[in-house]
Amino acid sequence: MRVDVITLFPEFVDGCARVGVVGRAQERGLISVTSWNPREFATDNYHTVDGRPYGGGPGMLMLIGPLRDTIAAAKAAAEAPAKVIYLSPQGARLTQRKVQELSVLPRLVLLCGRYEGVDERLLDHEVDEELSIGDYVLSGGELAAAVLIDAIGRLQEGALNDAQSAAQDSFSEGLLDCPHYTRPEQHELGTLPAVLISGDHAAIKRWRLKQSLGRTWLRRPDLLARMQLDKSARALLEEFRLEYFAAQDKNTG
Ligand code: 4FV
Repeated sequence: MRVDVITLFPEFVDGCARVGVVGRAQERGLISVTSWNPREFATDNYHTVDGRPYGGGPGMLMLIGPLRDTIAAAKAAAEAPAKVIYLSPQGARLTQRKVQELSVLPRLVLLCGRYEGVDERLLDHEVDEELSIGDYVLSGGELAAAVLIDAIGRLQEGALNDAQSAAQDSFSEGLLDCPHYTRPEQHELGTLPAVLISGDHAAIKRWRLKQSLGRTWLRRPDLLARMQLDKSARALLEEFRLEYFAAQDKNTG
């Protein structure tokens, strides 16, 4: 997959994409991340990329011209058609399902806003989709672009050593992840759930699903409400809830 990022801070995005799983995925040729600075496409002597908002109000907006020319240059840098995504609080919330959908595309062009945002006409004519990483305001879209690149990068075939792990992701089934433990087996902070060292893989799988269902019920009931649980999952959740309430009663005496 090829990702082109339109940003006034290419060093920031390139830095994020050079390390960890995404950095290794780039080395393996599974994904490429290329940044383009609109300031280099500004036509005036001051390389101006922003302007005052019509109708008044605080702050500045990114101009159409430099952005349009930068997007055109990025698109022309490779054959395959690219989906242009603008990261902004006005976008649809980014989910693992959307990440999975985007991760199979040949190309993405990510537009990072700065200042108060971008002239709406540029968004109307050049942007295919608007995505938000959350209901809060950042000083720029770069962090959101880095989040998207990381989430998509790790899903590239061969990016994760143990292919299994992407399949066991939180949200890949719509549920929160179960608790995980590693050495030492004994520790002053506590012992392990015995099932995990039982060697009984069916029981371990059952325990992990039960914990994922229980945690999702406790922490993100909104996710559970969106899911169709089959009969065995409903029974597992009911088992968790009964144990949970029993523990509650015991603790509250
Ligand atoms: C944002 C978000 C975000 C808004 C104005 C950049 C900033 C500034 N992007 N999810 N939340 N963007 O806050 O994606 O231009």
